[in-house]
Amino acid sequence: MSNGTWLILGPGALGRLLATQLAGHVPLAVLGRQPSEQPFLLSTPQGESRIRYVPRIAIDQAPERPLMVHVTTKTYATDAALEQLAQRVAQDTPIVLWQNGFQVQETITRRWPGPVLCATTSEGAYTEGADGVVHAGHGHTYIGHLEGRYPTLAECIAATLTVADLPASPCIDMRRRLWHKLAVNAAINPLVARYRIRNGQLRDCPFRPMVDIILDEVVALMAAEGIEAPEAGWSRQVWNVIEGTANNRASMLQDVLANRPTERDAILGPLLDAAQRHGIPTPNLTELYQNTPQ
Ligand code: KPL
Repeated sequence: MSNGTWLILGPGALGRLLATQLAGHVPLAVLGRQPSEQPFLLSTPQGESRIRYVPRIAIDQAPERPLMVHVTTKTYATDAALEQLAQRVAQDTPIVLWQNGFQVQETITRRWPGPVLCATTSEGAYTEGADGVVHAGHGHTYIGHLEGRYPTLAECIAATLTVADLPASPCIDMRRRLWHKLAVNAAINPLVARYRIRNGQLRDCPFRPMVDIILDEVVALMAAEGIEAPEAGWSRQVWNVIEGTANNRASMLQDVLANRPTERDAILGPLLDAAQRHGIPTPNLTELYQNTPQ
């Protein structure tokens, strides 16, 4: 495995989506617990099947100087994954954090010696079997440093993703973008996980009003935190993502179905903390938190 490789840490839905889209564009390897000789199988949003050969390696095969590392593990697994990575790769390697919510981004940005960028995406993808990924809906990706540093690196990664058919933009206001994504995830993920439905079913009765009620509380919290609304407005933003990923099984539903821990704390935790800080009652978010598996 050569130095200069783009390393993708975590072979879940997002890791596989990145790998299958970036294959052929940049030198690439996917780092997981088990190495594998098997290619990835991509199902496109148009329903076509593609085979993508990407080296799937274990930590001891990782290059010491990858060009960058895309960390696509779940929030709760990220600290441990980075600790392992740090024992192998040079610590001035740039990393990109793709986690939902707003829990690990701040601490890792402070702790990792190299550049740390964050990414948020509304691409919809879920795993199928040991090697498959279904790209269930197109979205948009934003990449940037929490304090707006390393703009050229963010630009370069966004440009490469865009060429690989994952439209992306560099972002100098990543904190705001992370809150925007968190709001979208709060309105979608716990509900679809609880009712075991695809994102698009939220458009139907009785789910539609549930989304709107959650969103009302989220919007009040965002205003209190001074987070500017997305260009389209909060409601349009959420419904656009639901529309764009209608066929997707959200990550939290995938976790529940696979009996894995969920990202409940990373997504709803920061909102409930904000509610407490500002003394804003959020009965629906609280109920959502209590009824979402950890
Ligand atoms: O981020 C997602 C997720 O599943 O976690 C969305 C954009 C809601 C797509 O399902």
